Amino acid sequence: MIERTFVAIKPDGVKRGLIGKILERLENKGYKIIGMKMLKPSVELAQKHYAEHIGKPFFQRLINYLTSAPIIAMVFEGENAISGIRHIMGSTKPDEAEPGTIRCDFAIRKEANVIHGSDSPESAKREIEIWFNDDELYDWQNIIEIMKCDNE
Ligand code: IDP
Ligand code: MG
Repeated sequence: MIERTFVAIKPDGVKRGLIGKILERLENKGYKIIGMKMLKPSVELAQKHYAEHIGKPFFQRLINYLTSAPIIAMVFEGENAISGIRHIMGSTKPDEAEPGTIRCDFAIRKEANVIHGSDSPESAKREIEIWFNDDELYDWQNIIEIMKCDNE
């Protein structure tokens, strides 16, 4: 099924100059970026995004982390993009993430694990609505889709 998912390169990924390397993996796989912006999240936005973690001992540190520098907020689209991108990201704890995943290859601590990706269709819908207006998402065809139409 073609799905949309919310992905963010978190402040540590931006500060460490990993934007290109992370995007390369998701683009190489074949997922399509349909929305993208750089922004420094407000505390309100960060709290809304991580609402499921309110009350946990690490919540305040998590909000401080997400609001500490700009992030790259994106919506990716593709076949089973939600679970597929979670797979490429790897486990929340980078020391347990499989080699070859972004979190294993680029991070050491869960407090700075460089990337976020929605974990379910419900989260994806909720998060996309939090971070993007409808007019910030683009319906465009990649080269394979254009060639397919040309041949029909
Ligand atoms: P996810 O990012 O893999 O979906 P979640 O459990 O939703 O993981 O947690 C959101 C983020 O909160 C994680 O990516 C990580 O940065 C941070 N986090 C999760 N668990 C802990 C913890 O026990 N201590 C500190 N930070 C945590
Ligand atoms: Mg999560």
